Amino acid sequence: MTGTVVKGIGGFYFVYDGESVVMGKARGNLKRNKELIYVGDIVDFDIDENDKDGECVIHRVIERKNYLTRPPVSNLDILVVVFSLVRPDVNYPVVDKLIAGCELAGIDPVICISKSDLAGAEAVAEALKIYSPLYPSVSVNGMSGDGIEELRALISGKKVALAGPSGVGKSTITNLLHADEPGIAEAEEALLKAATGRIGKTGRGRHTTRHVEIFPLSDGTMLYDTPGFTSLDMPVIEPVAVRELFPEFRSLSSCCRYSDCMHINEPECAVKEALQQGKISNSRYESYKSMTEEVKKWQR
Ligand SMILES: Nc1nc2c(ncn2[C@@H]2O[C@H](COP(=O)(O)OP(=O)(O)OP(=O)(O)O)[C@@H](O)[C@H]2O)c(=O)[nH]1
Ligand SMILES: [Mg+2]
Ligand SMILES: [Zn+2]
Repeated sequence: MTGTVVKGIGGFYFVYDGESVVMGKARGNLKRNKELIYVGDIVDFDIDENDKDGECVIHRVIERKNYLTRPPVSNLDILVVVFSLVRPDVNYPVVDKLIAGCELAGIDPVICISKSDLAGAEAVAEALKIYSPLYPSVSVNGMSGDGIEELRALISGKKVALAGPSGVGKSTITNLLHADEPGIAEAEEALLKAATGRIGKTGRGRHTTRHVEIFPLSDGTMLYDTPGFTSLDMPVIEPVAVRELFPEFRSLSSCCRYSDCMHINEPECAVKEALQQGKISNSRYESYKSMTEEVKKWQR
């Protein structure tokens, strides 16, 4: 049978076949080869109700058209980059790294500014001004639900992960998007209880998301809620490759004096001219410079 891995905890996987969720383990040789299974993977599995390790055995990964390691997810069409401006304060280098990771993996970013009730309309408008020329962008208020339908329209029918720093409201948005859905949460809960002896205790807050989890919605959307983070490492790429991850640079590069221009110290650089004219945002350019510096460590 074929299904989607919707959750993985302590070596157990939850597989959704379009109707129900079953829990089980990966076949021995998958584990021996240290082949990781990602939430989002489409897998080949068999039902085995007599197995001591659950109700199914996963034989192999059938499809993984793309994946990210942080958050660890696969087969995404869209990554919603969620961040608040306050509580927690926005960290633009982290936001831009997450976006760059999407560009690298071939996943479409959607920008979602959360907690719009806390930041004030002006600050939200300013943040939107940075991103809306580059990517579909929305602001949402998780308390009132404002912006949720606008977000839904951008992701409907797609495989979509919500990702971003801890506490920005990803799970709140997940709940709003799948409110009133029959969902699979109850089935999963029951399965989880069956295996809880193996799940460790945590000292973390009750609401902190600790595992990636996919919620299938009735319009066909597969919504992945993911754990937050505070920092992100750059992937192992060449410094020159960072340029390609900034869409606002792409059309300008051909206008730089040097065809291999890094847009940092070179004279007659079209990117730096655009920066001076305010056509490229300062924070995006600063992120670009720090990301270029960061990947240089891979060269040592
Ligand atoms: N004022 C305000 N609070 C919000 C909003 N959205 C979420 N919160 C609150 O912010 C806190 C964190 O929300 P979560 O949805 O758990 O955040 P998260 O991004 O899932 O956090 P992690 O799972 O730790 O990554 C909760 O107390 C929410 O009630 C919002 O739009 N406005
Ligand atoms: Mg959460
Ligand atoms: Zn240049």
